[in-house]
Amino acid sequence: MQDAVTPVAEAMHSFHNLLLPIIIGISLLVLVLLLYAMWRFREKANPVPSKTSHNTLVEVLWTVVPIIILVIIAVPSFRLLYFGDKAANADMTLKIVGHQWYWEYIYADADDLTFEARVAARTPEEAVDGKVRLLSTDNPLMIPVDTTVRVLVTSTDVIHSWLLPAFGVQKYAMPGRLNETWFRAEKTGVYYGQCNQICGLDHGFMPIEVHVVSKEDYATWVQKAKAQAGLTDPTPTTAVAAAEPVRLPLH
Ligand SMILES: [Cu+2]
Repeated sequence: MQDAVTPVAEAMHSFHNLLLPIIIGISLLVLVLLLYAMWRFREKANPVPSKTSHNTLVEVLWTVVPIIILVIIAVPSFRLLYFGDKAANADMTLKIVGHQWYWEYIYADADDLTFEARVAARTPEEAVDGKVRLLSTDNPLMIPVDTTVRVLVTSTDVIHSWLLPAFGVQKYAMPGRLNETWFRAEKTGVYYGQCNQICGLDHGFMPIEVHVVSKEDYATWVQKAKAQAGLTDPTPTTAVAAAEPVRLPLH
């Protein structure tokens, strides 16, 4: 594990190590009780069934013991929740702003390089040249691989939600609030997501397309994109073999 994710990995592993014995113990206890009850109270050995309906001691026990177990589980669970929301030692920060009906991306570590991403193929006829209908965007989000990305999500109009299943990320974009999460993509490739909070007429037409590329390709892309956005002197001395795509920027 990389240093950047150590606190999270630690929290996850210790939580897992706590839960596994508890789960195994409960499963075995239930199995044993079941088998014992089947044998002990079988019809053949009990021609006259017991009419017992209450047992205070047993009832107190089966209420109190699970409560204690749940409290024990809750403590590290809250720790994990905290890490799920807060990026520990992030390598870069990405701001995401939801709009009716497109996403805006701001690269805080690249002089606030900003662009918008809109749906690229609404109809089957538009889904050509590798474009995926209702998932591809005109300006894909570019992310370097093996990089812990702090994500800050907000909105300018209504509530949206930035959902990227492959990264395990779903964060509400709320007007007037800044929600934080993080991800770390470990494989290069193209990933798709969607707004998953009903946000109005074109809710189904504000997809998310993420290209995870090597760190070198990302650096090249950032340089080129910044030049196009007028954030740097647009006179690169070397011909850059760009990580595709550089369909940029809109403002
Ligand atoms: Cu939306």
